[in-house]
Amino acid sequence: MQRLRCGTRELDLARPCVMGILNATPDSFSDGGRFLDRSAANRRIDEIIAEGADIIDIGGESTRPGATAVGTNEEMDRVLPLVEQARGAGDILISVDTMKPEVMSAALAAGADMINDVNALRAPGALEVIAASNAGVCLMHMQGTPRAMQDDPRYGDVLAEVTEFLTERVRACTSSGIAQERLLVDPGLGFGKDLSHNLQLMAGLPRIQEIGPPVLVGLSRKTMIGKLLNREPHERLFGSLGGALAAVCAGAAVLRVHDVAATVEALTVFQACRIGTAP
Ligand code: YH5
Repeated sequence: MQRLRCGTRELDLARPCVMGILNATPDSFSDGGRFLDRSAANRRIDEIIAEGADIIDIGGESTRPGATAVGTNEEMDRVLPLVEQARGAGDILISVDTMKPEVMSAALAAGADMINDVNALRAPGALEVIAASNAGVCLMHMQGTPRAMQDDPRYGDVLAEVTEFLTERVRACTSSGIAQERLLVDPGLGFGKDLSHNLQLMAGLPRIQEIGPPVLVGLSRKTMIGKLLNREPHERLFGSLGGALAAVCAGAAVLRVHDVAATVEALTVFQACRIGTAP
């Protein structure tokens, strides 16, 4: 039975789990992108918990295609108060989405249980911060950097290359003393991948699962859904649910999603049907 060890807590992965996304980045539509609306973010934390997420993923740096980097202090100012708020808000695992070792250690000190690193702990010092803690980690594959990764992504065999990369990162972790029970691996859909790459990875999830750690998949509202359906981001819920169920069929243990309530309901019915008993 797969479990994820995160700090003093454990996540039971016998059923598919949901990670709800909390973007702690300023809303460029309402205020020109200068301020983070703290009360809206706090309401969103309560909503994510009430809707039944197992994990909340708090991110202060946008890693969307074309996004530019944010400074360490700015990222901490966005994320740390929300970690503290989430800690007091209910029974949920707290993940912080960051590539920076300084933010990782401050987030763990503030009460985060795991780190979600789209850069798979490749920044100098990142492995050491995690090795010195008992936090969980999600190791994600990305080709290039967020700014330029979608410009012209190329692979010989995308599934083989992503599998090889994640295998190497799992080894780097275990060699540094990070137990495999603390790790998740993630193919990084959309991170230096076109539609064909993303679909090859989805169909190849059983291979990624063979690496060892449980698999996390993030496809919620992404461009791959938009391309398949010709839909804008806010119109991608049904497509995202279809992708979520396909990911779980292919072995995904955790889904990173915007629409927590809808995904939890879809997964509850899916899982009851799959195992043949009501939860
Ligand atoms: C992920 O897959 N993704 S941020 C573009 C969109 C919609 C959503 C154009 N962080 C992942 O969610 N962490 C992000 O529409 C992640 N896995 C992990 N572990 C990108 C994102 C998004 C981008």
